[in-house]
Amino acid sequence: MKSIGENVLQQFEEIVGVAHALHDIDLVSTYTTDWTGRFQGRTPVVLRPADTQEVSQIIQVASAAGLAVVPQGGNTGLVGGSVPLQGEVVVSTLRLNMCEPVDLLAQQVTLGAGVTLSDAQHHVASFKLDIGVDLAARDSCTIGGMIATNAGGINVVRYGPMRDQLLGVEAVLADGSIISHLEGLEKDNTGYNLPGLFAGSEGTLGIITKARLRLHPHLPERCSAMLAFRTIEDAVAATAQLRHSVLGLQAVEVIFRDAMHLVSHHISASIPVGSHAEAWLIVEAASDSDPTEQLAIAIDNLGSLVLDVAVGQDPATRAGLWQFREKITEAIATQGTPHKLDVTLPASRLAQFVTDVPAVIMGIDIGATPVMFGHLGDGNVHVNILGSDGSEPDERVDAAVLDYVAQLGGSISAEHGVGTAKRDFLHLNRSATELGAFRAIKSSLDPKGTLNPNVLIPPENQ
Ligand code: FAD
Ligand code: 2HG
Ligand code: ZN
Repeated sequence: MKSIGENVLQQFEEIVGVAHALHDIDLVSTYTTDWTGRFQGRTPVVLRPADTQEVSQIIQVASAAGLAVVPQGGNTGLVGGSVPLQGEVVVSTLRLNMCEPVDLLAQQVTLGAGVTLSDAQHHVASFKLDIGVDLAARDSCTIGGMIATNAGGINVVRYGPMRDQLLGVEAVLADGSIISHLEGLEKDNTGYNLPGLFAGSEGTLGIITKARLRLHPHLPERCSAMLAFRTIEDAVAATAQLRHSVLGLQAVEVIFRDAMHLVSHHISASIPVGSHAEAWLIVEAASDSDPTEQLAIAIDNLGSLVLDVAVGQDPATRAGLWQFREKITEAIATQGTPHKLDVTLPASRLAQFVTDVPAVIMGIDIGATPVMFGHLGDGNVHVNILGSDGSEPDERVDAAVLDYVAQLGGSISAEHGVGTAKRDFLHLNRSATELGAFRAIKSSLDPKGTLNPNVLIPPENQ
């Protein structure tokens, strides 16, 4: 770990106040270990700035002292990108939690980067508006982290990922200078789209301090259904039909067999339908008038593709179905430290992938168990690999699965980002020329490598 010296520490303390410069080992431990427990780092200090100016001053001091910085929001990221793996200074955004008034005329809002998703949802809800991205980590993940990872979640099928919600950002660059473009103009073709560049940049280009987000009318009438399928192919075919026929389609999530049995045990609830099925979809339709009939007709039209259906119209029954999907990550965590591979497949290859992947994994590590689920409406499968007896699986399983994804024309990161976990595999999806362009962008905005140096971009010699 690079020592930071009394003088630099004092400068940091003068910027944020002594109470917000943490170095006691007990206080920093939650900032140095990631959500999965797989990635553990160390840091000389965690800084908790209160505003953009303080972030800027921190970066100026860090840059002058040759210190690298890891930005951190809610620390719910799943690719090891939010923790200081090589002794970097951590800049926590949790105090950048101001919500500006909702702009009703534009249907937009400007939020501090440290606002949690659930606080953002509550802030806009009284105006009957919604944030377009929703995910199970909503109580902890932050707007800044969601932009930095280009988070997806359960409603991408309707509203797209975080990048699609983004109309502007304020950010501190690697030399401490501030860019701010928060007017929220829907049409603004004045050159490069910097907010778009920040989406998915994983803290490598700047520290996002505020964001201007597009909002969506809240759709109060909802109907959810759990559909059981005999085969994975049937679930994929049904997804295509539902996307075609349900206008108010809000979510199409999938749970494969091992994940369903694990979560059912974890939440102590029996599987609502088709206990011997291979795959289940959780489908939600949302509208301003009751979408139940439309969804029921669409499900009816699936005919013999579907084994059985459970419908949830009232909030309690809907939540009862949704917990089978939303509690899976937690259920896996009770079994040990998984390797999380978050991938997208072309629809035509998805069933083949899910069918073959257990053998691909067990060919390398006979004791490893895959647990699969995801966002089928987006072709996104979460492959969690548990080693035997809670240990991590053989390292080589990651390469085997990701090679297979690339072979089938898929992406090695659908929504969680590259982080440190996938950095060495980026060449599977990105050409040498693309990686060269990435490095050129990084080095022109951050020539000293101050910002999150361990993530996303592989070292040049690889
Ligand atoms: P962190 O984990 O703190 O950071 C993530 C990355 O963003 C790091 O590289 C960090 O350096 C960078 N970063 C954070 N804040 C800033 C900032 N202000 N400026 C610049 N860089 C920054 N993800 C999905 O996409 N879809 C899901 O459905 C989903 N479900 C989840 C469910 C659970 C139970 C959990 C634990 C995680 C889930 N995730 C999901 C992953 C995670 O919640 C998202 O990646 C989220 O966007 C991370 O936000 P965060 O504030 O926790 O960021
Ligand atoms: C989800 O969709 C998240 O629930 C987490 O993206 C996925 O735990 C995972 O692998
Ligand atoms: Zn997901």
